[in-house]
Amino acid sequence: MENHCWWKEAVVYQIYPRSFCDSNGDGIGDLNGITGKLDYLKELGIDVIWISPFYKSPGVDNGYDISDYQDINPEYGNLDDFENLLKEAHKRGLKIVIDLVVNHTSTEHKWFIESRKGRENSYHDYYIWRDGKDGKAPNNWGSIFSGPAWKYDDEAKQFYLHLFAEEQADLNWENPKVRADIYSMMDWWCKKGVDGFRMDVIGMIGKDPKLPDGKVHSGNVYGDFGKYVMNRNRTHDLLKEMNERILSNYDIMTVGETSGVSPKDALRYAGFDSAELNMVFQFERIDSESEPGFKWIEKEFDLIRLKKIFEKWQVKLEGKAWNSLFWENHDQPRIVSRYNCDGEYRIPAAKMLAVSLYFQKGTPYIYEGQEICMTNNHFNDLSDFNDLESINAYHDMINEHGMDKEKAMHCLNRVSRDNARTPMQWNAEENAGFTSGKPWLPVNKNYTKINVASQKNDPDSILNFYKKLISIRKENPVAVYGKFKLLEKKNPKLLVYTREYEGKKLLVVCNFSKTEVEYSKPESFKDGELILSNYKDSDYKKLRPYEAQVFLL
Ligand code: TEU
Ligand code: CA
Repeated sequence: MENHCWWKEAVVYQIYPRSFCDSNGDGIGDLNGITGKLDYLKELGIDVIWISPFYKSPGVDNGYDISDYQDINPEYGNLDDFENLLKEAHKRGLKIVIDLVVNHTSTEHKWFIESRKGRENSYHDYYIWRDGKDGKAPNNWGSIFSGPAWKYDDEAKQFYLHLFAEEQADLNWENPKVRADIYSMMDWWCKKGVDGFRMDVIGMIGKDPKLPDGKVHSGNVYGDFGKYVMNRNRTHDLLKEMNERILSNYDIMTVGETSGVSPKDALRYAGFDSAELNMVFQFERIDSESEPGFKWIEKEFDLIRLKKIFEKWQVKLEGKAWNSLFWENHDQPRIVSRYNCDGEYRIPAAKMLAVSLYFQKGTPYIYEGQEICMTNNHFNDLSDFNDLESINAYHDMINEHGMDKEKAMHCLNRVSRDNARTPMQWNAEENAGFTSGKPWLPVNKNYTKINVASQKNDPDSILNFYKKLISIRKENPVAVYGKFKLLEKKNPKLLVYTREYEGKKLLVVCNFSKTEVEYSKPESFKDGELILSNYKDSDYKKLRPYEAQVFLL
């Protein structure tokens, strides 16, 4: 019998603090803004809130470039505000998971400021410094945010590694002092009462210290560092140490962001007996939807391909490790836009997508605004974008991939992370009720149509559908612990699966197409009770466009 844990039964809601709610009119979301919305989140039925970084940061990567892990970015408030948020959340039975970004720090972190003073400095080995060869970078790696992954530092007279922006210097996890300082920081937050960590690119901390050149794939300028950085054995050693030193001392939830992870890796990271993490985010579905290594060129949607990935992760982790289930986050475009169903069928499609994923086995993650089906934004000009990854990629698309400006702008509009970072749409008033000031990033113009207030009292709204879905999961252990089985494998339009647990069964039927599709339930489910559907009078003989049905037996 699979052991029951609160983090398996929980539904998680992710907040990007900059974009969620501004309480003091400066146009920037903040901690007190989140506190003011806890009742909304409680009513939605979620249990855990994961908040993206709110620590001291110069904001090059909107907080994923941390200059002080134990203090709050004044744009978002102060430590008292955080403690108040935590207290108010706990009062409502809500847990708070914070973002642990320890693959790198900001170059404004005091450790880096010391480290660059030279080799004799006790902090020098907190980062990855190399002399380089004849003034050239130590290897051919490229940064994920464009350009080389090495920056020559005039003070240190060496190169330092930055897999992301040059203002995000990679920490040297081989240095036991780095690990000790990070563990004591984590302990400090746990003693404050936080309920867990989402671990940013944690799959990258166990780098090959030889830092060898990577293979240069055709069309690329830089070498592929993947096998020398991602999901290596060393990372599992380090996570076992972190677990033994910190994680195992608290009843907390941990989820690792592990780009490039396979089910085999996930069994090591999130295996019930691995003593590493509770679960990981896998990106196989996302990676399958664009050209390998170049996310800006998308592939056609393919349900068979998607179903294969769903099934692989459900079956391979069954009874051995725990899945996370997410469509969106602060790095991904809005899913209805990505799947080109944000027009005529936006409402049934949004509900169908929720059913398709969140009745699978694993912990559901809902990203702010997904519950009201916010869509991608429309950006007219490069100057409309805030995200450094997008802006850098635009220049790469033109200079290295030979695109013209229109094509590059089209790709940005489709895939840019800024699509997920336009302010939360609370109502149809100015700035969607997000701020009384000038929003740091313009509100999506469709806020008058898509907002919380217009859905709150509409029984057929997407918001109330999410509430129903979440409550069904809570009322039915089969929805949490049931074993997954994929049906209709070859059907190019329907996703159909069952869940089974302690004599209870669920049948989940999703039409991923905008056409009507003939379908009749398996004989074994003829007496199944229809407990959720995104259309009225669902005794219809066919499945209507994006129709979703959940039956309980
Ligand atoms: O993202 C990790 C990551 O892989 C990013 O490169 C991101 O997925 C990107 O969009 C892929 O093209 C984490 C955080 O979620 C992201 O917001 C940060 O920018 C990044 O790490 C660096 O901390
Ligand atoms: Ca504010």
